[in-house]
Amino acid sequence: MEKDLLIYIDGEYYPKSQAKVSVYDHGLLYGDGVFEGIRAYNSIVFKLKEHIDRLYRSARVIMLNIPLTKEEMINAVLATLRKNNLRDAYIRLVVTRGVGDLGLDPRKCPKPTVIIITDVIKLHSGEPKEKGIRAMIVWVKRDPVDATSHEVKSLNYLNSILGKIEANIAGFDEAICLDKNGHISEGVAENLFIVQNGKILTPPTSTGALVGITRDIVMKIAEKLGYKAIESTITPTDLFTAEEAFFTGTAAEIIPIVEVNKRMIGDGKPGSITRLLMQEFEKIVRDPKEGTSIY
Ligand code: PXG
Repeated sequence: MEKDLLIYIDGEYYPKSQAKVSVYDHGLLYGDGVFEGIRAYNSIVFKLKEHIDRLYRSARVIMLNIPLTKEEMINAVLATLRKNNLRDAYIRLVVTRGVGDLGLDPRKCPKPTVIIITDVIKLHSGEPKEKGIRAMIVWVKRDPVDATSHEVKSLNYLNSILGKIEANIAGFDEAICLDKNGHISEGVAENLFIVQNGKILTPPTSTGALVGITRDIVMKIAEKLGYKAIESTITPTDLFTAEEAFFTGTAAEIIPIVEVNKRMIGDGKPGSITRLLMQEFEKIVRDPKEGTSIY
């Protein structure tokens, strides 16, 4: 039987089956809130501080005052992992505007809801990583930076979900979203990179792409390996004709893209630079210096 994990809600722990929020919570009613997806590898929470910083940055943009200091939040995450005796985990941190009335006015929500879910990580089979995945550029445009931009990791994920639905019904593994100008932005929960003339390129956040933590690490690894890693506008043509392409994200880590809208990328196999980055990334996630120890 699956063990009943303990979930943190507003300073209390509840068994998963009883961990619930009010139907008047504006996180549910309006998607009014922010979140983070984090991973722990072998008792080390990878880049925990960076995720917490981003959570508080997202909250600042939507004028949500998180009722815990960053340090208290870090301790709450670690305590929840310890309570559940987890070493390898998927961590979902959610802060909503809290319980209000049926109007959307956030002033009616006196107290934000803080939720920390720590769960066992469901590992994808090795296939996508080894063989790469087939992606599709979808019609759903990434929200622009002046609205519910994915620059902010908010609870508004309908934009991504609609993109995912398109890829699902067309039988592709993943979706790629364009910005309003027709430039490549990102995947639905992953940043995107291409290799062009030996250089590693990723779209700027002005396309509405999230400032991904994995994106940042991959750029640093690339530089360390001697490659140029830069933010650059990427057109669909750039992508179709790239030597290599891959997604990055907390859940995805690094996943090679071998086909886009039925065009083979490179020779249709995960590229050599992609594989090199994957190897280095594997090492970094297990380096105690790159994260925060649970125990
Ligand atoms: N773009 C978007 C829109 C995302 O939501 C990323 C890029 C990658 O960012 P990080 O910082 O993770 O490298 C994300 C991340 C999930 C899940 O369960 C989604 C994310 C992270 C973790 C889990 O689908 N989104």
